[in-house]
Amino acid sequence: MQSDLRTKLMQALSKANGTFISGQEIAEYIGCSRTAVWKHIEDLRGEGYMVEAVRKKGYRIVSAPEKVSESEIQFGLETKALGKMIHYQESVESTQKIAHQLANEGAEEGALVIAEEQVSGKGRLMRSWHSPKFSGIWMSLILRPKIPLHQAPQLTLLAAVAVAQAIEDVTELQPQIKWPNDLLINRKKVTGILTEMQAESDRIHSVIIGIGMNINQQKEDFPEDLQEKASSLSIESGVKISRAKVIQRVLLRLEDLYTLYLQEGFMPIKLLWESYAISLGQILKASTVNDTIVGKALGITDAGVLLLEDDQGTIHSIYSADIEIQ
Ligand code: BT5
Repeated sequence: MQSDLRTKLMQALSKANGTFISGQEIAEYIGCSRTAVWKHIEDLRGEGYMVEAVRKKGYRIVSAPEKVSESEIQFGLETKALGKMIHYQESVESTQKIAHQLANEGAEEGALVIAEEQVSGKGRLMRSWHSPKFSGIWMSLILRPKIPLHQAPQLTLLAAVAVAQAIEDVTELQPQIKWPNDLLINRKKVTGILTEMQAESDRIHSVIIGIGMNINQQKEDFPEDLQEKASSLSIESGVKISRAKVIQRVLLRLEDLYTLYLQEGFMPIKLLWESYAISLGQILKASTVNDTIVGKALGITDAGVLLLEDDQGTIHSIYSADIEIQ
């Protein structure tokens, strides 16, 4: 919706202060047709506003969407460092982009970038990530681990475990992890993780962990091509979920696992990861940039690399690929 129309619509609805205002009145105020008003109201609903519509009375706002601004996240946050600095914006291109800038400018470990909406959210390999307003969690966390460069992929797996634990904390759902970065519930993707790095020779300056979680979307909120393969925590659990609470749990679980990782290395994280892994022991098809390998998933190495054994008995190390369970 054009932003001046939106402003006027919000003015009209808020002037009514919780009481009904007719479609005709709104139409006159904005300067558009009643059908257009109805369409704009539908847009508002899509963004998480609850709008009551009653014939002959008109419309009234029952509740505005919950936001995930700094104060909502920090109120009740139990972490020591993660999320102590929060950069919040309602709409961004990608939280990754902002996190990279902040990291370049020297942002401290634990700084978090969060947005209500991303207009060009990023997946891996230049793919896009659908990030509609107010219904999911789109955030990027800056870490500055003192680890060798080749161990950085372990942090993607660590983040996946933290998100899985947080989902279990807040809902009754049982998430599973598909190597390397997908969290699935009932075989549908509810979360994707994108880890990017700033490094020089073997020194890591920062690791940016981007987490995209589908929380309160309904099926029709996803583009058609995603409706069969994506889902949200709300679809799977049947209830509306507080995004702020999920964020707080993700940050807490991440902080605990990260502390454990820095003290004891990858082994305890690997065990946890394996306990959530959907694909171990199964036949997987791994599509890499150059090749397609089909084989049985034996496990992951200490570097977070997936091992596939083909039917000739050859073991392949998969560093980066798209995985299909056969
Ligand atoms: C990922 O990529 O799964 C990583 C997604 C990371 C998103 C976060 S949001 C915060 C931060 N800022 C960003 O700009 N990005 C990060 P990949 O494995 O390449 O999966 C991408 C594929 O998942 C797409 O090609 C679609 O098929 C599918 N997809 C797109 N949006 C989705 C969604 N909302 N839910 C489930 N699947 C989706």
